[in-house]
Amino acid sequence: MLLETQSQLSGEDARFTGMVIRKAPGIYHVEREGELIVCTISNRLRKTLLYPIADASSVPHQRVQAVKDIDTVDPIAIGDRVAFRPAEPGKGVITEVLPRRSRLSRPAAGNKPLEHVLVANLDQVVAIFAAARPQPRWNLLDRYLVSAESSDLDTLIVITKMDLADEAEIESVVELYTSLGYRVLLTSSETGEGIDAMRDALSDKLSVFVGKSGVGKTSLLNAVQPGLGARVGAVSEGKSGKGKHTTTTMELFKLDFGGAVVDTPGIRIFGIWEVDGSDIALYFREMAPLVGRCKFGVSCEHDHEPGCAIRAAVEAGNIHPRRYESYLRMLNGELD
Ligand SMILES: Nc1nc2c(ncn2[C@@H]2O[C@H](COP(=O)(O)OP(=O)(O)OP(=O)(O)O)[C@@H](O)[C@H]2O)c(=O)[nH]1
Ligand SMILES: [Mg+2]
Ligand SMILES: [Zn+2]
Repeated sequence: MLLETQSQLSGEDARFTGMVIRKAPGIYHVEREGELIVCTISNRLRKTLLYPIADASSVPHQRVQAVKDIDTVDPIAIGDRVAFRPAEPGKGVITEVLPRRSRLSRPAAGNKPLEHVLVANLDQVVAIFAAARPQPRWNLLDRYLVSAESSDLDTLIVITKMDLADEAEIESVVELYTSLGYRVLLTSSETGEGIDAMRDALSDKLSVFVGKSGVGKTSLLNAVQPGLGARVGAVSEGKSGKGKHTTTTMELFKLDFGGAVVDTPGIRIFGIWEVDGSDIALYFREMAPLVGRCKFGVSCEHDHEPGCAIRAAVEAGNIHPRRYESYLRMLNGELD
């Protein structure tokens, strides 16, 4: 199936490919050489369900199993490269989804184990936290990092609203995550701090911004490229200083200096795929090398078991207690 469609693409059809930058139920905005084409899906694509990820390395359950599932799991994601058949001017019909290089996904809502791909072909996840307003919860950062590691995605950590920062707290956070090999950028859309570095980090890549509502994702995007016109909202007052979801749909914005950013609504947008028990530790960079070295081997959950190499490393000061706490929270299925 896939081979046949690929060979079709190598002929005349190859000229009509583009990237999905925005979508509404059943409607896809495809960008091709600066032009926007409003597309629907071909019936054939709908019927065969075409899920382009049947590679051996993929987790089981990732294939859409019935046509009706298209209602819960859209087979086309933002960032997908698609082939389309032109219809009337400015319109088209998508006939194929080209193989994906990478994907950011979450389990679909409902009781079936289906994968919902949120963004396809991305180069990096940009995990965004505000230094204050809303108050950062670093356990959530660890959850993002584990999700990204489990999908083999690179993560850039960005701390916004540095103009409101408690310097000492942020310094310790930067120290911890850079020691683990992550890149951390400190920014302020108010003062312009870190905006040039942010441009460099986004240049020529497809990035997706994730972070809670109100942390300043859209403001950062507008600071990086003034005039982009993405909507920014006020953080509602109140004791939590929680944001109110100004950005409500995902959209891909092209950057003048090369690259693109998918701005997302501030929700917990991605989950961990079937990572259970001792597997979680594999996605904590400092714990991974110790997995299998515990008295109970790979069956150790690194909780209360005797002879646990990971707990010993926490006690010896080689693993940060807060990272270990994040591990335990994930192990116990607690939400952040
Ligand atoms: N002091 C300060 N305020 C900022 C900064 N960046 C953004 N804000 C404010 O924070 C609020 C939320 O900003 P947004 O950019 O809409 O946040 P968001 O993360 O896109 O939120 P959602 O779209 O709801 O997910 C706005 O009132 C911004 O003016 C900053 O660097 N410093
Ligand atoms: Mg926003
Ligand atoms: Zn252990």
